[in-house]
Amino acid sequence: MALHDNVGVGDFVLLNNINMESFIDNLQLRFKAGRIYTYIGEVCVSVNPYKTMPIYGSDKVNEYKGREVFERAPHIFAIADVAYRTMRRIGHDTCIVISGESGSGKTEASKIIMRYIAAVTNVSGHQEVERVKNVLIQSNCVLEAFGNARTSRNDNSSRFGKYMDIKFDWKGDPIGGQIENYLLEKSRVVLQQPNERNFHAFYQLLFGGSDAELRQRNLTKSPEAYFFTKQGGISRVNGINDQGDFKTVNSALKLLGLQESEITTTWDQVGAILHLGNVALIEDGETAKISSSSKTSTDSVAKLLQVQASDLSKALCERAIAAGGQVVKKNLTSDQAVYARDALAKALYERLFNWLVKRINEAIKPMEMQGYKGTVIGVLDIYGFEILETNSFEQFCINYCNEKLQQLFIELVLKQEQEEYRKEGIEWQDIPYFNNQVICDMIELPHQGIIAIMDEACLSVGNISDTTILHAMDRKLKHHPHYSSRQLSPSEKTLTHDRDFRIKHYAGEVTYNIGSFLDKNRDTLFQDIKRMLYKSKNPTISGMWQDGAQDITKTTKRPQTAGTIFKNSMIALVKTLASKEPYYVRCIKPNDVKSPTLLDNERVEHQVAYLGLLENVRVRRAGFAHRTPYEKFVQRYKMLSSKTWPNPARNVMKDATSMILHDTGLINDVKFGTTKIFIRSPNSLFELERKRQAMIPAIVTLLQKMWRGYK
Ligand code: AD9
Ligand code: MG
Repeated sequence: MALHDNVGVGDFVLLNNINMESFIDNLQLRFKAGRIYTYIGEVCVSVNPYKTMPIYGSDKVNEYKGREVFERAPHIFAIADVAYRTMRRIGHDTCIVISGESGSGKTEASKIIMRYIAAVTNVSGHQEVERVKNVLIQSNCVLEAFGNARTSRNDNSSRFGKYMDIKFDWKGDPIGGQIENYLLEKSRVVLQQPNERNFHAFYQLLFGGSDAELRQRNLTKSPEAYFFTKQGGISRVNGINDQGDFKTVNSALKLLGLQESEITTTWDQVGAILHLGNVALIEDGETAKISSSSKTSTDSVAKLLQVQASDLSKALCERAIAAGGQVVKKNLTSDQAVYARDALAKALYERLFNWLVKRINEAIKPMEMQGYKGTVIGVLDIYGFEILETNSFEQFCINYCNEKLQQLFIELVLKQEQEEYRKEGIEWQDIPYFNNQVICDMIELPHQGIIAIMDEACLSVGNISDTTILHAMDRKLKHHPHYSSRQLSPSEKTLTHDRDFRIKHYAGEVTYNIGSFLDKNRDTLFQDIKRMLYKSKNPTISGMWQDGAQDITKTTKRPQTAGTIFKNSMIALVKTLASKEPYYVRCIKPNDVKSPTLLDNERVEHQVAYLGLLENVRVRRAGFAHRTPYEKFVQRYKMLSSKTWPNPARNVMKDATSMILHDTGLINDVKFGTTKIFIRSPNSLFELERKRQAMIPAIVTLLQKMWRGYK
């Protein structure tokens, strides 16, 4: 049988004892045997194999295509298939939520799912559908080039969140899609921690660009020559071929429909950012100026962005301020000028990234279908929970995002499941679990949450700093069980820095450094910089900076802070996901050394615990492996009883269900709810399926006979 293949159990529900030890033993057994997928009902637990697995070929696609989840050995293809089949069968949107910590395999999983969907659709070879599928798949390498980077936890870490809707027509073929991206970690453009790299795109250009391409941009092949690519002390990463990737990305950009000039502009901006990092700003009396040794770099930036070098130097060293309808010039200090330079680099990169996403969306804009709305499968692949050496505003957002996804899982898998039993009148003993709503509230509640506290500080006037935020948080959250700071308990040894605070997340304790929270949350970009880029002679760049056209003497509404924008986008995301029929892939990272043979018990135990997987198994097992409305049950299994075949005598589906279960001897393994039949063990379901399969040839023969009789 599919779920017993001599290497542990394929569904944790089938374990004899549900405890951490047997859970890990099972994972260990399966991991050693190359079985990286295991179910908890229809939730797929996936362990990163850290090696190429021969399990994604067309033979495997055929094995899973159109099959029920329990018919074959556990595989992520089965989850993709059930999400696809359910969408078609019930005509309702579905989504696949992939979660797990950094490096656990989410992005790989999302690509495997996309490739599977591409492989099982468009059997008639429709040309436009083929194009859409191609763009959907090729868009990955572009997004990864510009949005992923090597971190201390993952060589190809997603530094942005991605939710992709794939839209299907009535035949079930993909006809387009839409990508939503969330908060790119743009601080990486100017700052990398030891052993980390900037975004892949920078190295792709430097290692992959031809001599002519580099010469045109006045670049050398060496990342060590640029401040923005040398800080981490690592340029090449084992297993990453920047040179080859540069070619792949360029072909993909073409496929997306970018003009040659737009592709050139894309890399010109990457080059400009590299040069910008080498522009040194020095103190000249009270004011800043560009050091004379940086003239070549400054000229290169101006040339690549097609702006005046004098405008660039003004944008870096001065600030235009509107006062009483007049524009006055204010000189910046060298610190402020360095800040302006970094803000420019980050903003250029962020807009470039958003522009690329926009272009991808244009290329996959779904075709109009007269009178038919279409259905959607959403695939969510977001940055995983992470604890770095130093954690800042970005880690705070990333980890908050993971709290929200965990909350959704709790709501839909642990809470609603138990509520359904109650609603259907099934006797039920509640299974306790940790509900992280309390942490979500601590971060997002209006007026009291961390984001609101940060905003309040950012919006107030006067001499405020990062520590103002820290003090405000300390005041408001001092009694919160999930918050602590060194200010509150100076003796705390693990918090070494006075500017640190700590959040006890569902997945572990993270110490954040408050430094630059204020700036990162405000995320202001001065008008001088916007205006300079709007005036660029390059129409693509100018087009990305339309807001630079604005007159600075006109007062505008204060833009929302980065924290609030992120919070709102997370709330909207959760709402979108909750409106769809969800499927889950829970990814586990087996070890911290990228080994394909080691499953580190302690590391894995921790993940199993915080993902709530044991509780998931308990709810599933103490409950029922399968439930289905009476009508559907009868429709599928009515051939298993002479009393219900070809149609039940009376139209009472609950009675008909009971007859089928009596005649198949499975009546003792079920409970009758108000509208659904609940089947306890997956084995009973296999039994029903086996019997049904066995009956099919007889039914076909019978139908053929009847058909001949008619003729
Ligand atoms: V992060 O939160 O974006 O930092 P992910 O996305 O969870 O993280 P990712 O998918 O990037 O992790 O996986 C990390 C690495 O593990 C990949 O680059 C692969 O080298 C490796 N991996 C993950 N899944 C598979 C797989 N199914 N087969 C082979 C895999 N290798
Ligand atoms: Mg990823």
